[in-house]
Amino acid sequence: MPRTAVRRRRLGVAVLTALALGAAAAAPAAQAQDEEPTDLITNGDFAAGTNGWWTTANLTGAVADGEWCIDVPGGTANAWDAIVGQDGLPLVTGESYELRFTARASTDVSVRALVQRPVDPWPTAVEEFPLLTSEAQDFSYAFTASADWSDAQLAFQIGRNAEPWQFCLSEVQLLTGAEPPVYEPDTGPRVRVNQVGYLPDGPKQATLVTEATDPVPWQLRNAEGALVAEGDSTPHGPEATSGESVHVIDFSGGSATGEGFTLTADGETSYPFAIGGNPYRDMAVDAMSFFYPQRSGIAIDDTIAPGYGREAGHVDVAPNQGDSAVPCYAEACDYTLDVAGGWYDAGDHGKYVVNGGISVAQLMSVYERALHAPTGDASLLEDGSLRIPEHGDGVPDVLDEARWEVEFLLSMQVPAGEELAGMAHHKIHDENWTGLPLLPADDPQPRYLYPPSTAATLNLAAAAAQAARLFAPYDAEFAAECLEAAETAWAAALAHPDVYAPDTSPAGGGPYGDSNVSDEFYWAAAELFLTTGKKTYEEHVLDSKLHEDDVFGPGAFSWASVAAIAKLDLALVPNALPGRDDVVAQVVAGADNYLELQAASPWGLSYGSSGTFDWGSNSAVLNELVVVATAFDLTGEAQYRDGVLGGLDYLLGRNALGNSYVTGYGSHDSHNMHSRWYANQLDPSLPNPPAGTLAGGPNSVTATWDPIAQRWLNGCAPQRCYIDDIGSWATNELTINWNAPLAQIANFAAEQAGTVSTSPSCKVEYRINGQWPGGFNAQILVTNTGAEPLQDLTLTWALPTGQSIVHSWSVALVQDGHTVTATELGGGYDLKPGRTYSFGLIGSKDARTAVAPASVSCSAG
Ligand code: 9MR
Repeated sequence: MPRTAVRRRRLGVAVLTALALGAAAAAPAAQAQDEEPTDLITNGDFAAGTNGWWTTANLTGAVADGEWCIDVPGGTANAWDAIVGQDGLPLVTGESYELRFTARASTDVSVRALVQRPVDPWPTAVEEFPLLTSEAQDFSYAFTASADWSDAQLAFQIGRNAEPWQFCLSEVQLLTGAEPPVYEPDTGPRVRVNQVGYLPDGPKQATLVTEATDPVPWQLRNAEGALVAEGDSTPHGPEATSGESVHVIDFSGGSATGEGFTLTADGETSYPFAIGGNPYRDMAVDAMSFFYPQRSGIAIDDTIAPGYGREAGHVDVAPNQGDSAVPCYAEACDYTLDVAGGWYDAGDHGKYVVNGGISVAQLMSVYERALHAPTGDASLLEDGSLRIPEHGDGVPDVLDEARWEVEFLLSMQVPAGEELAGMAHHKIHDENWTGLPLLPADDPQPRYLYPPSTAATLNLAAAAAQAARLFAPYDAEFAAECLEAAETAWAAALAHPDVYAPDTSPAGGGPYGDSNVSDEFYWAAAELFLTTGKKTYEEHVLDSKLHEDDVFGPGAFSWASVAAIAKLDLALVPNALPGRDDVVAQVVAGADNYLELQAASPWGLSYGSSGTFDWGSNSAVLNELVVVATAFDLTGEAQYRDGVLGGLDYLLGRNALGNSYVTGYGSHDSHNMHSRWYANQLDPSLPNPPAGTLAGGPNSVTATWDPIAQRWLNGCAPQRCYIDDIGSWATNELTINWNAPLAQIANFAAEQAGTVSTSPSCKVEYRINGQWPGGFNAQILVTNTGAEPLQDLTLTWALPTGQSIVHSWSVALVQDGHTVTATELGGGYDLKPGRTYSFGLIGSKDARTAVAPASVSCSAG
């Protein structure tokens, strides 16, 4: 931990020190570093009993030998339900202070120690969570005040324990003239690599942090220490996002594979990494299995998610008030809704429709991509593939997981007969923010539905429309229910097109404010068109101004900005949109732009060139990679595949902090994410987040910083504005909308392992020559565009949803699910340069227009 906290183990009760004596009722203002420190605390040694201190009414205690021992009742929910404090402390902007105290407890417990202004919204100068044991320990925390406060409060918040316990405090000081805290994260070796591994035929780059201006030699060694490859680095010089001077090391050549490789340069040796294997297969499963323990309304089974079993949250079992009959906030409606289920959004207990919509859409897109992308493999997602309870139902697990959320989204719709019928409530959450830790089942707060919004309504429409087409083969009734809800939502949004969720929210949940919903209209229209083919949705897509716009800016898309998702789906999911090729071209152009930015970055990073790393920047990095991955699916060009693989390096350790942002992956990983139930940092009996959890990542947008970030990240270079501390909700939260793109990209990367990057020179044209109700015929033409004959040619493609092969000629065609494999083209003879083979097929289809598959891949023997 990058703390200045000193935790000296002591035996027995603390001894008073000279420093504690000068109680300062009237502390001096700014004080030079070389002056004697002043203690702002009154009676911190308890020589005068509890004079100067106060407690909440539920606490009693006694002072003996300079130590105040307090009996804390059990059964409270929040840390602040029991407080010991002192008021009226003067803090001066820019001055640094040291908070010191000695404490012990009758049981191992973490408490919340903070210096704050005791006025809403409770701005905090320092917030810490010391872990107390039965032995007295000394704690010391330095911080710098960022405002002048004449009335700061020191508070020890000691509530939220189920059982009664005793808290003993002594030697409390708040000293002026402290050394300002300095953030010195453990960034590990200056040779920054993807700590998980590289694919043998993928790009292999690392970044060396060094002041050297000339190239420096590097060596790649295997696990036995034998030299495998060597070369010279390419100096880049100072780099703004990291605030470091760096070189790039490219070790892409070579054929060595195995575990435990290291890269040495400039006297530093990297963390070990693998070349080969398929590290992304486990990561894909973990990233998708992340969602099960995020579920609300169901007990998490420890045999399914070992270490993560817990009681059901927000069902009708006290102290939960349950989500089965939730009223509107401020009595804004006279109905209640049963909104049990769904996923908790993040580290909080809230459930938000806009964010739920985009997250579940991205998770469903893992499956949909597998259906339509040439390297996609839906068999990897089949029933039984994830750690979830719904095994044996014949439904791909990722769809089962998605359904948990889709059903929740549908439940958030305003019932028929109400004024806003068909719209979706924006969110449901607690009346007030709860403290950490707090298991979902222990949350005692009342919860409310917050007003419907056009954005939430359209996100529901988009996600439910996508669900309708994906669930159709598995559960026609559910698919129909989803489609009906989506079309109802669409109509409601048209009727109420400007009901905006505000940027500020009542306490207890995030706002997810959004006052531009043109992108939500575009996305919902696109999904409804893809599912139904209806003219009305087609017209909305074509009429949207966004249809022509370049929407592939920094971060590509997010919960507030969803137009890019529409374009990705219009480009990849087979459909008959007029001018669809233009959408494909836009996606590819967007990806080209990201590749250009990536090539210019010595970290292989397309995101952040503007210098801003937004809240959840790691998801922005991933969403850009989703665009690049889609360009690969559409074109088959290896540069896009390499762009995705190279982009993952940043998240897995090739970055300014030498940190892997995915729990359980890499030598130095994020594992103290902000969460009320993966709160191991605060309570060792609780787990860390599950393997495959993504941290939000660097956040350089200062206005949103939390107290931990404010304390440690002042003046940070953008990439370094991150701290793996549970208190840093602005840099280190986990959320459903950040893990969903990790699931997408990990699945994509997993499919690339073992694929051959050299594609044979063949061009495929897939013509739909005719169609009639229920059927179509197609002709496929394959041309050898290279100089060598092509032997044993095999074509594969994914049949668009609703189609299947009935009959074929001049080819051997095998259909397995959506996947079609064509062999024995032209009777099995070699295809000579410049020559074309042609074969044909008759297919059946549903009511949709027959269209060609998204792409056809071609391999030769
Ligand atoms: O991800 C959200 C980010 O874009 C916003 O800037 C931020 C502040 O409004 O809120 C983030 O969302 C949080 C939500 O409001 C509550 N649950 C946790 C989310 C992630 O931090």
